[in-house]
Amino acid sequence: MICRSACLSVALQRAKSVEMGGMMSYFHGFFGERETRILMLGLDGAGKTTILYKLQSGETVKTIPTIGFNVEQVTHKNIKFQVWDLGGQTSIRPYWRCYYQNTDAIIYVVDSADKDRMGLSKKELISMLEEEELKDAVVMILANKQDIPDCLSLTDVHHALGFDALRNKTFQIFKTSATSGDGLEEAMDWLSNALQHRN
Ligand SMILES: Nc1nc2c(ncn2[C@@H]2O[C@H](COP(=O)(O)OP(=O)(O)O)[C@@H](O)[C@H]2O)c(=O)[nH]1
Ligand SMILES: [Mg+2]
Repeated sequence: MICRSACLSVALQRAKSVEMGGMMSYFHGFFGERETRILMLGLDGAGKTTILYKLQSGETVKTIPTIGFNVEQVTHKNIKFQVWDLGGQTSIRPYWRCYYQNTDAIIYVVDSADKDRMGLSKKELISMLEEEELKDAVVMILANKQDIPDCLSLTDVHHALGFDALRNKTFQIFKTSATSGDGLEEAMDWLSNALQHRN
């Protein structure tokens, strides 16, 4: 019931236009007719919105206000990206489930320079991966903000997040800098391959 009312509020879509070159056009083409659904998640400030803007190709990024949280969305041909912030209120968690169904991949973004909240980021990742509807999703972790001096390395981020929750998953971790775009193309290449070759 909770889920239904949250999903209904999708009707309140508010759009803001952005113009940026993107990678989604090359990312398309790899897939067949079925819609590919990708969730991009992580703590606030990790760099998700920046990445979404980098990926999209002049299409509209929609911000969908629901009760308690906002979902950003880009649909490019048959690829749908949905993005929201994890962390904070547990009371809104049930609403997230509206967006879990038929998820093909999760992009989990970590701020490699936010050492204080690495534990929280790990906790959120683990909770999310326990969701039944996400159990078959391909998982890609982006250790973002690698351009910031003294940030955690790729290996350190991987250690900080732990390995247990990722056992038995199709999973890979990449280092990125969303502001410069470094590493994003390689990461999206891996993801499109992983999606093509699963099952
Ligand atoms: N130095 C640096 N800053 C970044 C990077 N990615 C995002 N940011 C900055 O971090 C802040 C939060 O980014 P945003 O995309 O809004 O994070 P979100 O809350 O996960 O959507 C913004 O000021 C971004 O410009 C990065 O790779 N390097
Ligand atoms: Mg954001």
